[in-house]
Amino acid sequence: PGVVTVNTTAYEGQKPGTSGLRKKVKVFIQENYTENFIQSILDANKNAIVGSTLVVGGDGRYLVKEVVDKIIKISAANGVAKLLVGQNGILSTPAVSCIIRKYKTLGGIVLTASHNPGGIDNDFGIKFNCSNGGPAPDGTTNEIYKLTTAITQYKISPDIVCPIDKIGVQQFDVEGRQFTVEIMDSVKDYVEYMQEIFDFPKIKALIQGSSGKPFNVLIDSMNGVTGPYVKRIFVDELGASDKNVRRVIPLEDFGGAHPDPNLTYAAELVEAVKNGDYDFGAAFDGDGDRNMIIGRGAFFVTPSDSLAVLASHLQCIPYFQGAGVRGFARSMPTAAAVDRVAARLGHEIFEVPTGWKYFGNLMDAGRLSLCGEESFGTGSDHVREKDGLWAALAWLSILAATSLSVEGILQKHWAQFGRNYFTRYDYEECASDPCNEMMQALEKKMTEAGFVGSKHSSGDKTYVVKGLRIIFEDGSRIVLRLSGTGSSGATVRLYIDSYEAKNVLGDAQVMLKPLIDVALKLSDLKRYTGRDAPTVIT
Ligand code: VG1
Ligand code: CO
Repeated sequence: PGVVTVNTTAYEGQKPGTSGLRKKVKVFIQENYTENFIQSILDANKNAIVGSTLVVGGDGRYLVKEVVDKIIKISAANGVAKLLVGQNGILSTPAVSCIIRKYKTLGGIVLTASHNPGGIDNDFGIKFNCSNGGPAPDGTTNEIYKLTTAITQYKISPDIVCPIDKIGVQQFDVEGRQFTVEIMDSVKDYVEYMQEIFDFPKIKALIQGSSGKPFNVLIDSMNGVTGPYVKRIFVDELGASDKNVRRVIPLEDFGGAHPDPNLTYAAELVEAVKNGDYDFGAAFDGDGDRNMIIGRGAFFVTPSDSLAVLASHLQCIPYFQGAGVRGFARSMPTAAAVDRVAARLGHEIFEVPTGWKYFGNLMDAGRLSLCGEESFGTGSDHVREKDGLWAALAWLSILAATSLSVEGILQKHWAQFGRNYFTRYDYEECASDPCNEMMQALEKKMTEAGFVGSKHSSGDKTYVVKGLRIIFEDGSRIVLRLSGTGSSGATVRLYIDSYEAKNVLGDAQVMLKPLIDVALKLSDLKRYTGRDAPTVIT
């Protein structure tokens, strides 16, 4: 096949957000929109592209296959030597990270809008990951963006015909240069890696009840990419039955589901666990990097607590027995429960901005073993993405080692460390201008003289400001930020974290009500957004 140079004009707004470029499908299917962005990704890698190997895969949502085909043709024309492509374009985000690292490729292109709904009327996304397997750092995404604003041409090899439904190697001669596409088993490398990290026979014994009653799990893939991984791991390897897994066939529109594993959008799983005889429930998002963990009776583990519990039990997992445990980290809005574990165990603790890309350099420097975000992301330095299935397997490893229930583990943890009550309010798809005004007004208020030391009350609770962002004297925190992953309008996120040393068994929403009131008053959020209530509470 030959190479054609196509003239194009730049599109505005191709700026990657917290996690890649995410827009409505309708935006991506505009003429040359996707081509421009892919060419810009390749150009950002400059001379490294010629002769390189890249990984390509996505979460199975609408448009993934079409865009894989475009990536194949544009990569061929730009001198890429080899692509490793998931069968039918299917690769979970953590699997892409695993494959980049295992085969030491230049990077990978991940096609997903994560937990955002899919289908022709919903979202699509493209993200570039670097050779460490992690999302490109700001320097690279800024460079990609800059290139998109000035692009005038892209190169494509339009005559390449490369079916992606059969595993195997396909070779092409592109104007005298050899170009190889290897269609891979989407699951194999990732599953082999999980078998190295965890003690599968031990987890299998737990699930099958070799030492008494079977430990009944319910694993929900929400029609996202994790379906085939869950089937292979839980049913084929760990001996669970088909009744222990649900929604395990990836669908282009996720069956209409909003594949975000939280109490609102994974309500079906919560109901099933609440009403059934289950000891453990887990759900994952569209691209497989997020996880929600619940216990018997749908006992909910907030992600900040999940991170802290994992931190204090890493020795149950063979990977850490071998590699040792280094530091821990969390994103800034994540409740500080893990900080207390780090202090107790004498490990370093880091706080990074929101977005997984900010953990990568700490891992590469060998200072970070485990990290997480309040947004249902948990992971370790085994890859450079958060990893939903890894988190579920880590929890099962701990449950197997301790013989406690999920709730029992949390109660023990709180008794030992105290409890950071946490909640997040999301106000989705608000008008952008007033939200920006609100953030500016709040920043002004916070930086004015007299704010530190000021008192804020609701009911019988009074908080005295100690620092910005806003940290109160008792360690309680209010964080307000605008989302960087939405595909339209502005999403305001309000995070509340409040520590109690003794009163650990309360209801989070009740315990946090006064601090929420203070946050709403301080930010004047209702006036700016015109919203009386959040769209989602987690
Ligand atoms: C959200 C979360 C953030 C997460 C990001 C990507 O970003 O808050 O913690 O890293 O999504 O997750 P934002 O800017 O909307 O708050 V995923 O599962 O989309 O790759
Ligand atoms: Co995701």
